[in-house]
Amino acid sequence: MKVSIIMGSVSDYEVMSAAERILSAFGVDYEKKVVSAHRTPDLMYDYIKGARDRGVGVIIAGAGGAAHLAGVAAGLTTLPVIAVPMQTKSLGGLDSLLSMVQMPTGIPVATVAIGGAANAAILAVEILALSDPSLKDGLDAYRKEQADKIHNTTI
Ligand code: RP5
Repeated sequence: MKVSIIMGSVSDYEVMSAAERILSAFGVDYEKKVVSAHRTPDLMYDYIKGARDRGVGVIIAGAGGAAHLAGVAAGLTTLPVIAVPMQTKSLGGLDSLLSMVQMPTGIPVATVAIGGAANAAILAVEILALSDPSLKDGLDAYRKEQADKIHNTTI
């Protein structure tokens, strides 16, 4: 299964490219697309509705401001959706965060930190690892790498 990385604007790509780097490092296939819940709602509908048939297992959605991209995606599919709130100029990303994290009961969106595209991708790999045990070794190695850095640090 692959991961779909969607974002509301090309201006989100710099942040969202961190998700690409993580998925590449774990050898996870992905697709990426700029699709907007408000600027291109028809495209959004078709893209999300077709995701499962394209082999998508997890959707990562990055957007900023009135960031309904992830919520709309979650409303259109039962694939897991992970939201990445973008930092914004006017409200620092709190707007993005709150509009993503405060989903009504029944349509879940797993929201990571503001700008947390890397964690979104790691979480996506963890979800895919449930049905693809070969990914577990990579995840364990990544955790060990982080622990080793601390074990080997002297101040
Ligand atoms: C949202 O509006 C996008 O996700 C982006 O974070 C924000 C600003 O978009 P642009 O005006 O840069 O296209 O839809």
